[in-house]
Amino acid sequence: MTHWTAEERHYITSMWDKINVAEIGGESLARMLIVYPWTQKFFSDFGNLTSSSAIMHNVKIQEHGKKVLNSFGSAVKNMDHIKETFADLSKLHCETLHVDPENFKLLGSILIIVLAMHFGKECTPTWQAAWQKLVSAVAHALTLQYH
Ligand code: HNI
Repeated sequence: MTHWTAEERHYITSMWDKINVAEIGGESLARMLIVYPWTQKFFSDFGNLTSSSAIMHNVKIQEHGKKVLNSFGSAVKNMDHIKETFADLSKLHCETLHVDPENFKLLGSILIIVLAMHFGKECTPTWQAAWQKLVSAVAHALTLQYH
């Protein structure tokens, strides 16, 4: 189990409460598809992904990004049980979706960049350390049911 200091918990939960999940989730998923184009193959039935502007404005991508970030939020609410929280999703991404788990880390680092763009100077190095630890814990939890 990941150990969290009171300061880390503070940096994570206080920012989570200010996040617009639809906006940040949609932008993060869209940017992942643009920055790491091989991730597009998992979303071939999501409509137009032919340019970065098409991806940024793709409604299905925006909606899915919101869904993903909402599920990410369950890590914020269950910081002491992240592995258990993502067990079913890990199974789904392994057995049904066949997503290479390296991609979880990529989405996590994109999320941090998007948050940094939105929250600017609030994103101090200690903030970044806490969030990096969270995205790594989620990425790791999502790999645990892989076989
Ligand atoms: Ni992911 C579906 C959560 C990373 C590809 N994904 C989901 C669902 C959730 C989810 C929730 C919806 C499940 C359901 O319908 O029951 N995904 C997460 C989380 C992360 C993540 C929390 C990491 C932080 N997923 C990724 C990555 C990829 C990915 C990195 C590919 C590169 N996910 C998918 C695909 C689906 C999916 C594909 C199915 C989409 C659909 O509806 O067809």
